[in-house]
Amino acid sequence: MVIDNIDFPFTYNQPEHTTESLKKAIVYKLIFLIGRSPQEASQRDWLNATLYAVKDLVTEGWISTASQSRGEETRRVYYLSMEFLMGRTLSNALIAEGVYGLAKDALSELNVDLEEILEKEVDPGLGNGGLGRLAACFMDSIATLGIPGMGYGIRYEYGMFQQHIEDGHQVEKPDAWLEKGAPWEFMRPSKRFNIRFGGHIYFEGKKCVWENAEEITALAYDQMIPGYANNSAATLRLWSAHAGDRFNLADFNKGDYFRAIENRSSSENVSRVLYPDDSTWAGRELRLRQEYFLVSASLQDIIKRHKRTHGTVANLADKVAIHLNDTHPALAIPELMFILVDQEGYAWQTAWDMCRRIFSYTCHTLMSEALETWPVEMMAKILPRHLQIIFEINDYFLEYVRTYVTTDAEFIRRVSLIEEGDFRKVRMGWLSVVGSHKINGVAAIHSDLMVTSTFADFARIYPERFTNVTNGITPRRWIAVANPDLSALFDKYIGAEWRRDLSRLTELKAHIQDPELKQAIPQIKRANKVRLAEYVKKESGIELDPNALFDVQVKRIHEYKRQILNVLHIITRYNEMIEHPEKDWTPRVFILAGKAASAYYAAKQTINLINDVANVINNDERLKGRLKVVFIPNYSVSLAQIIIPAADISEQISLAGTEASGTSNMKFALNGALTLGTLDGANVEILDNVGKDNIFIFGNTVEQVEALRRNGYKPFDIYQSDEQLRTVVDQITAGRFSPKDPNRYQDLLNSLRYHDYYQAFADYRSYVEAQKAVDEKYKDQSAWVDSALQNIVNMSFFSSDRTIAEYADKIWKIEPLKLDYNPNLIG
Ligand code: B1H
Repeated sequence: MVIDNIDFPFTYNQPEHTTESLKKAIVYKLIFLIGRSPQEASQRDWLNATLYAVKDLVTEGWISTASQSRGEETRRVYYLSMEFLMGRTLSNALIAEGVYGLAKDALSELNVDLEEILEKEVDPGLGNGGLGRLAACFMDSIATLGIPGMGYGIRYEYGMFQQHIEDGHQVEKPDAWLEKGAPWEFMRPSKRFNIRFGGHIYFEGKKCVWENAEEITALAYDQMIPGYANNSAATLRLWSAHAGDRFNLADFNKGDYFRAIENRSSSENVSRVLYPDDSTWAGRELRLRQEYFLVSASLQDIIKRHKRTHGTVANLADKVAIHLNDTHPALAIPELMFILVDQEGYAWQTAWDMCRRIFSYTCHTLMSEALETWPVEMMAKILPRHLQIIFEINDYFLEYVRTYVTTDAEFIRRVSLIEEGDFRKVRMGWLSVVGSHKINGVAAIHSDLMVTSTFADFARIYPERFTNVTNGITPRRWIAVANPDLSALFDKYIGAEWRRDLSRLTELKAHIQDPELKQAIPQIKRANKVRLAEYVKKESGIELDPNALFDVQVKRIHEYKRQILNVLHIITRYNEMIEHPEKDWTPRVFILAGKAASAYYAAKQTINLINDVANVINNDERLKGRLKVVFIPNYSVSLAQIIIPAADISEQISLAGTEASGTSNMKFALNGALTLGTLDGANVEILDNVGKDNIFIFGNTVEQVEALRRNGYKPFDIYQSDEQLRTVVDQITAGRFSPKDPNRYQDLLNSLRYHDYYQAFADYRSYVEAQKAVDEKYKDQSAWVDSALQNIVNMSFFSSDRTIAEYADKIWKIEPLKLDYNPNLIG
């Protein structure tokens, strides 16, 4: 690559990229960047040296894409998210740059094993679960498709906690991920913005003055997200809080140097830690500060960049799309109004029109406990001007509703951005809808429910704003990185193009009866099961039989996801096996993993129960090893990459109407697992794509769930009438699995028997029957492999490239850049 007449050494289109050149590059980094000789280098030193060498390759493409998109003055999208769960960088980057094989050879000549050092890389947990991982898959697709735009998030000093299991309980340990260094990021000392909190406001005529605010500095750290084989990369900019150059002058003047320094560290709390709440909401002041911190830093940066390119903000809405990943960054709406009205001097209406053209919003959940509402009092204290702007938005909005929709007072009360009552609250979901031109759900069924439940009133006011964009996953990480053997098989039959165009998978259909292909599928699965079994053996000492059926449920622990239903079935099966040891039982391994929010008692009890049950079952010799239960601690992206390719059954058993989409369901099916699931989230679309003979669907539909709720659901009746269920519940009650603490699960069981809000008992029988059908099918290995193949070849729709293309086309109105895709890099 030549920039400004300087020829740079490593160029993607220079065919001479060889083992030798890469080896040199790695050793060079080791010596001059890390300061170690090859003789004394540790595994981590080699990892970092390799990371730095590959970073150079990515950087070249990154620099050239950046100049291309600047040069064209293209419209850009900014993806605002409180979470980005990126996973490890190195193997993905090696694949994107087409040098995985070369790096492996280069390192092996240096007596270093690439796979071994890959495992040493930290996996930054800057997200909770599906929402954060979705943002990561989206960044990968944005980079690969060449969508002009970038992601904005927070560089939490502590990510998602590390989960340890002690005596069956979850114990949380801090995740100090930065302590091992962060070689992949670029610190941007010059990209810093002041963020203000608190203080008070007054008006000078029409102009609002915000004074005496506490100020902190947001400092940028950039990460490159390599596009696949396109010599290009996207940017993820994460903000870190610093006390900046501002010391408390009063303290200084008093000569209290130490007090002044102490205050600095409390300002920096804003980016200290990720809130570990998935699909729930904690109305804590620090979280509100975090949300505003992200929004204010990102918007200042966006406006500054825009002005530099265009010299004005007048055309902002033509050139900028801002996407809100759930309501967490919804303060961006009043923040943009604040910038346009208070700072740029635009009239309210002009500014508001721009806002609405700029923002779009994705709703990720209908669960009422996840809907954000901030106490008016808290917002008044931290963001006085923004609260005022929200009140004004509300006045205009309610006026519009009264004029064009209805004067019905009850309706007006429901749609008001302010929830009235003893403690008034700002409704962030409502604010996001009013301030966006498009609002999307994340799977067809979820988007339908969104307009009939949570946002029904708004769908009446703004029917044209609501739409669906079904989630997707990146085939680079979830096949190319996680399942190299399956990737090689695809390459052999259909070439390597599927990595950037998953619709190519349909070409596999022509080979579906090929005996070699049919033989390879179970061989690959078995090898992946062996890999997982080795991991489990090493981590927890439990032996797993790779010939057994691996039945997997990995996701956050939540009542609506119903891990408890899984446990009820496991005990049912255990009882039957003990009663009928002579039967031809299909050997099974139940694998569960996932974190519980640290304050979520029922979820923590569930983890405890899983471990108690595992302990009894795994030590019962009467089973002859035909049943095992493992809870794998500390679920993460890197663990998912080992677990998912090893699954035969993918458990997606949430109560219908509760899981907005789910994305692990897609990862499992693409890796050849059969889904055992309810008609919920994206399971419904997986069924449509793979066909009913290749998936196990059970349980009540959304309509049936609602009917039960309406007509008075009585779980106790089911408990009484279903003998197997009653036995299981009574066993847990009697302390069969917790003999030292027999009352341990009283709360859990009472809640099930008398409330069972997520209707686990209602779906129990149907689930147990479905599990029997799974056993039967697994006995016919040929039929099973056919179904696994049908899952794989029919998953094209679930590529996040398709998802992002839809967002770009329908919502952001953005054209991809024309990048020179390099076919030589593929594979
Ligand atoms: C999803 C969340 C979420 N929905 C609050 N909502 C959070 C809510 O920290 N918080 O306060 C964090 C996360 N996460 C998930 O989004 C859905 O449950 C999944 O069904 C969906 O697949 C995923 C991506 O759309």
